[in-house]
Amino acid sequence: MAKKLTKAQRLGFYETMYRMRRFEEEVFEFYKRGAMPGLAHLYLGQEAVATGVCAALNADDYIGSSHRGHGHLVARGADLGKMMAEILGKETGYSHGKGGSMHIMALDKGILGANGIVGGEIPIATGAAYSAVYRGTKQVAVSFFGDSATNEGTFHESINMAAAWKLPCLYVIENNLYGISVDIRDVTNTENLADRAKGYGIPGIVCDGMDVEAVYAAAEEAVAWARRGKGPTIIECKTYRWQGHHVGDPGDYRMRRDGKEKEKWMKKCPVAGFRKKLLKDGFPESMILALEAKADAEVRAAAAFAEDSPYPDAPEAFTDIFV
Ligand SMILES: Cc1ncc(C[n+]2csc(CCOP(=O)(O)OP(=O)(O)O)c2C)c(N)n1
Ligand SMILES: [Mg+2]
Repeated sequence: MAKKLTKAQRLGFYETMYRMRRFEEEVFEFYKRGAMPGLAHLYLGQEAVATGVCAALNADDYIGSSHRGHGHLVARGADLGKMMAEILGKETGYSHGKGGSMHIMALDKGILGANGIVGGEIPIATGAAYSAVYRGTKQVAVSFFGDSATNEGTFHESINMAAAWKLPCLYVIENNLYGISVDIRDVTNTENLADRAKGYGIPGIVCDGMDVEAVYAAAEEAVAWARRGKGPTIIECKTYRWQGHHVGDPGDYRMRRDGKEKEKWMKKCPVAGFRKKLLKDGFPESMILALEAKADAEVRAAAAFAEDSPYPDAPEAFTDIFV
């Protein structure tokens, strides 16, 4: 049974989601101005997932993240300036500009790295969960990945092993319906992806990924299960991405099935919806406005820091590498 959330926790959820939203909007602006090298896979629309899951974790828990990873770092309280600098390829970034958006990481926050290889983070988080058992700590690991990754071999191999060894791992499927332009409903024959949990003999939870409190409740249950030594859980969060696959993709394929699909999902906006809920529950709007102003200022400062930072010098290309 989920514990009742405190006012501070609920405000914290909103603050984190709002900060994530503003951060991604700013990344998109950099892209449109041609100030960002390469592409980025924005987390817009999926804010409730990372926020709800990470709120159920301890500071020393681990996270394996996908190519759509900015939200996971924000949820863990990563430094927005270092994140933005990394995305712009600057010396002051988390990996001195060598990782960029798709390999963004924050080891100090337990983020073992974002991955360009679909499903690559699933065995990494599984290994982190194994290391926690081996060292006798009570840490858990979370792997965030998309619907498409559930059709990768790494998904099956990792979860099968984690189930057999009762590893403390959460497998969080961010089901936004698409893997680039491929509709998951066209390539998978189960209604819920979390139904696959039955095949591994572990719990599978399906939750509304647009509702931060529902995500938190699911994560809290799975984390408690994992810390009691009971093993992994699959959590499927039904969500949607506002943009195409990346900043350069208009995402028109989403009109194929239902011309109003995007519109319908945007009505379930996790940020606006939760704001409304807080107001209805008596939180003063002035409090929410103050928190939004603070996050706006933080994101502006992060953008300025990143823009004003230098690019790395050429020798930087030869540091922190294996060969
Ligand atoms: C192993 C592998 N196969 C294919 C790709 C190309 N690719 C990049 S992202 C992506 C789709 C991922 O979709 P999903 O897992 O649902 O995550 P989402 O982008 O929706 O967050 C694909 C096929 C890749 N990067 N790695
Ligand atoms: Mg997807």
